[in-house]
Amino acid sequence: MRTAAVVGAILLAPAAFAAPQTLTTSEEYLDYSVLDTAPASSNVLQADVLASAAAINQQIYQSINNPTQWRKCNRNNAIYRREWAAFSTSEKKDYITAVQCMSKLPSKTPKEKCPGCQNRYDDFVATHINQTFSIHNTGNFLAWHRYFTWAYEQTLRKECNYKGYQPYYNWPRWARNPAGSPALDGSATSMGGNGLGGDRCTNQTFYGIPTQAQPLIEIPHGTGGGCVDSGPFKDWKVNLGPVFTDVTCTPANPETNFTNGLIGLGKNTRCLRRDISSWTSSQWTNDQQVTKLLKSKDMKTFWYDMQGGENPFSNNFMGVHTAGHFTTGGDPGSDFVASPGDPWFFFHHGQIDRVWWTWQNLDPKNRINAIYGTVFLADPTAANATLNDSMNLGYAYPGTVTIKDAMSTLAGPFCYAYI
Ligand SMILES: [Cu+2]
Repeated sequence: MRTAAVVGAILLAPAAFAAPQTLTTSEEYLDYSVLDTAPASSNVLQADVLASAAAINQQIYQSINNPTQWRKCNRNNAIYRREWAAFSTSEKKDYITAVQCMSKLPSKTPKEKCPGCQNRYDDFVATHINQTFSIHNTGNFLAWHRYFTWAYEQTLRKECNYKGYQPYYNWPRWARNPAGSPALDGSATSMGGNGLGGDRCTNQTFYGIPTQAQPLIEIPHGTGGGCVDSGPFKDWKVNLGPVFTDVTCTPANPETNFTNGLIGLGKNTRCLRRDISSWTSSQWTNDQQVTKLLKSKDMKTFWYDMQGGENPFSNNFMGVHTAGHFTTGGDPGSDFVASPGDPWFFFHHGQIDRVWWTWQNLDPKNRINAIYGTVFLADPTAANATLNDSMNLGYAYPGTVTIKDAMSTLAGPFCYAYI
């Protein structure tokens, strides 16, 4: 009961969001199993209650087990990433301005490495396309995407004078009506709205998961499908891809060669398309689904639940990762290789990182370095990823980190947590 009261107090008073002034020296963590019963009348999401418990446990773990690091990065100087809906109007406008700034800065990728890269934003898309097969495997997907999202946040701050931090989109809060969320409602303080309805691909009645040719799940098209025509990103240009899309009317990329490393990196400038799908979000990103994911007993279970099951997408199960992408769908949102071309990507992956962070820190002693899987996409015979493997972001961001560096958000290059 005491635990529930502590978490309740934190939810009610965000200013008090922190571990006690003097952290205990006994290694006593919040037992999240006692948090099972949410008040029936409450609109507090169970997944958010678990995230609050994780925040406290992370600080207890870090202060006791990593005291040297805790002196450098602790509850007084860590930054807290917040949900877009919690941003003020001016904070939202600052973020939007910074993203648009990035799309106007020159690309740092040499032309011969990315003929289609038109701007600094494209450097991030190109890196994601370029490394696709080694970053979407079971072993380092989460660590790499944590590093990628952080580097994007750093670039907004360093190169576009952004003073805030990367927002996330809290799927379950908007699962029934994503188009009504402040992130996607098409207002001046959104990341753009739905695509136009009249302009969807002809003859395409559904989007096939995992592929259009052999669908296990058929997502019916929503009311959009065409170019985004509302909000600050209505003139956004998508320059790279497609590589792996289920939107049949997307024009082909001029670079199609798998072996020269340029696939998808030719210039293919087009509008940003979306087809917002409450059909998808309401089934697979609701509070029940996210809570089930957060209660996974080990890393293997967590991984497969996030990605649609051990036989992905069979049993009519999409998993939060694909479901988050298909909440907006469209082009390049539905193309898992080129999807960072829609700035929505970083909202969705902020939340992917947040649920991983939550799962890790519900039981930090056993999970902070939990790793599972291999280093190559869909290849179970490839070597297992190890904590010592290094990761880089190509021309998007300088330097390298190891997977170990990316396991804790209060260590390695990072110093952040989530509210
Ligand atoms: Cu990715």
